[in-house]
Amino acid sequence: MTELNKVTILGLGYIGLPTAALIAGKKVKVNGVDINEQVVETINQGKIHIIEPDLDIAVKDAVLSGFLTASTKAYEADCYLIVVPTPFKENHEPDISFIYAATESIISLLKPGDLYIIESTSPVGTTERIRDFIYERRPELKDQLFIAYCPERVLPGNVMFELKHNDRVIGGVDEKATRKAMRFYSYFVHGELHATNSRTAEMCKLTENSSRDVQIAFANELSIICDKAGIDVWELIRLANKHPRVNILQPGCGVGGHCIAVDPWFIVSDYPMESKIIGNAREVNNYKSFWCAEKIQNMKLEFELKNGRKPVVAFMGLSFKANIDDLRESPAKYIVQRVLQSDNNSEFLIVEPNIKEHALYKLTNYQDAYQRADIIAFLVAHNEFKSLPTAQPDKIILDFCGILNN
Ligand code: SAJ
Repeated sequence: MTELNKVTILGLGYIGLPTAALIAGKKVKVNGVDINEQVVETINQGKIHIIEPDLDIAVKDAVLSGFLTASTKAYEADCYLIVVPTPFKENHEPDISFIYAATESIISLLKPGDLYIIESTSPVGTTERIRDFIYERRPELKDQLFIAYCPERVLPGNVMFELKHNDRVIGGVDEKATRKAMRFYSYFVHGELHATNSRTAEMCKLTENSSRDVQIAFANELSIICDKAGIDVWELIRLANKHPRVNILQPGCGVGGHCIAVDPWFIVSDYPMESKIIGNAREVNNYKSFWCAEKIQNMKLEFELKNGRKPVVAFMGLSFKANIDDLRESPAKYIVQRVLQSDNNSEFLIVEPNIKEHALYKLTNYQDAYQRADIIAFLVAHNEFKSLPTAQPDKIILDFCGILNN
């Protein structure tokens, strides 16, 4: 790489760290910056603080080769990548304070010709606002920086592959910034690079995740209707999807994680009157978790009335989706909490094969839980559960994730 010798990446989380390792792997000097000292120390030892396949080897190699160094303070570079979280506040308004803080931390380092890229999910107009913020502080740099937005779109669990192979949408605040950012990504991305402006690129990220949220909401709404109508929703969706132009997603116990359950609010918050479907989809997907908890509670009561004793209830899965160990914003965790809060006398067995222990819950092996429970609530479709016997006349099975039907 000739024109880019040094890259500073602000934020060493699920996206920042893999990106840092990938770029350092191309023999470019990368300074990874994080506010958490422990994270910095771990990375400088060639180790990782998050679980992601193949990331450990990539980070180890990058640190040992000397191309990746982590620090709490940013160093001067030719390109700055902002990869910090953008959560939402209580009223669902996006909180972009981390983007401002990260920018503030490098503002005195900026020099003419530098590339500044935001990758964090951001409300429309953020990149332009940050451009104005930078030029207010450094008026002598006006129009001499290349400022762009390029959202990440990798799937947790497959980050190392998707970082390289997914297409990227790249939008500068002007055409020269777009072109320079395109050149930067072409050094390590094999997917196609699509040029646009920063507002469209910001909206594109929000659109991708909102589109998935709306589609899942449709499936979740169908599952509630079918429950009332006495129809097997899994069979229904399978049959409807035989139509050449229908492709319904799968219902579940709600939508979790830190992206799909968050990003649609960034549109709703800025365009509340216009984003009716997007806002309703969020409500439907949140309601689905509440509905699952109610189902379990009602089933417990029915069992007690019929058998004169409290049932043993097994919760199968805690993570936010199948076959991962990530429990953040997990609807399954919400359901467990809600049912447990309503009853401290029953025996509950909590299962999560992807983690060894949990700070609050004692975990039970999935086979033991299945054997011992009277009511089994499948919350997450982990592969392990697929080997369990399907027809058990003495057990009540609540299959919220279609594990027995797919
Ligand atoms: N889910 C369903 N039914 C489905 C598919 C998913 O209920 O048919 C649920 C999952 O169980 C989970 C939630 O939706 O609770 C989200 O899971 P996911 O696999 O759809 O997505 P994430 O959050 O792991 O990653 C998404 C991806 N976005 C899209 O697919 C449009 C990923 O590409 C993004 O990079 C990521 O968000 C992000 O960081 O924004």
